[in-house]
Amino acid sequence: PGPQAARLAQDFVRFAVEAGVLRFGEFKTKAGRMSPYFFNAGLFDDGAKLGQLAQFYAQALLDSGVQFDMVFGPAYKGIPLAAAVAVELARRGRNVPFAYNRKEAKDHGEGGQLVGAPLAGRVLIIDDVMSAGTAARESIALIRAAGAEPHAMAIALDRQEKATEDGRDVEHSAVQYVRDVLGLRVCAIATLADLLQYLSASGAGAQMRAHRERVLAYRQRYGVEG
Ligand code: OMP
Repeated sequence: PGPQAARLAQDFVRFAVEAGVLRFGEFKTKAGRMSPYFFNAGLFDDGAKLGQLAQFYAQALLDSGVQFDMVFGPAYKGIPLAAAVAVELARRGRNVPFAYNRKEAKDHGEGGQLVGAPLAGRVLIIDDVMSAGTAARESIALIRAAGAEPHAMAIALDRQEKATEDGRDVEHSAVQYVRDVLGLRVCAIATLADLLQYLSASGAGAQMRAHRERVLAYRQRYGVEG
């Protein structure tokens, strides 16, 4: 990452910690790991925070140069994220179509599982965190089934940890899988490496340094190379 992306990542980690979205303690992840940190995007829970979050996504996307023709928000958590990012992109002069899916198909009214613009061209999926990559695979299948191209994925945080397959740890992360095997461009506002950088920055107090020790131990056990 260039200096611009690195600065944006540090600003983002600070914002997430101050908003209480990124917390330290003991948390169980979806994969059943005991993690010393957790990023809960549902806690960007007012208009101002959601607006700021969207600015971070938009900036990271524009800096990365990733191409896309429309944005897609996977249900549920990706929907407000993708909506907010679409609004922010339009505000910056990049108005693109927006769509999302329902978890359950409706059998009346407009019907179907997809809402919004028809899926077409290079689709950018917007989600919160990638750990094992389950959610990513579902979105990719859905976009392909609609005849469009799952082209890129924007996430707030790449935890850079081993994915699991059939309950076992594998050597690559979900982001690496999506990038190297599925061939999508992945744009993360921040990564575990950025979080560690934040925790070791000179301004961080003793408490942050204690968190850093635990996050380092976690990375030792479950982490992958960037
Ligand atoms: P995958 O769909 O397996 O990649 O896991 C991503 C999901 O894990 C997120 O959508 C959350 O439900 C959850 N999660 C977080 O939101 N934040 C974290 O820091 C860690 C996780 C997690 O459980 O791994």
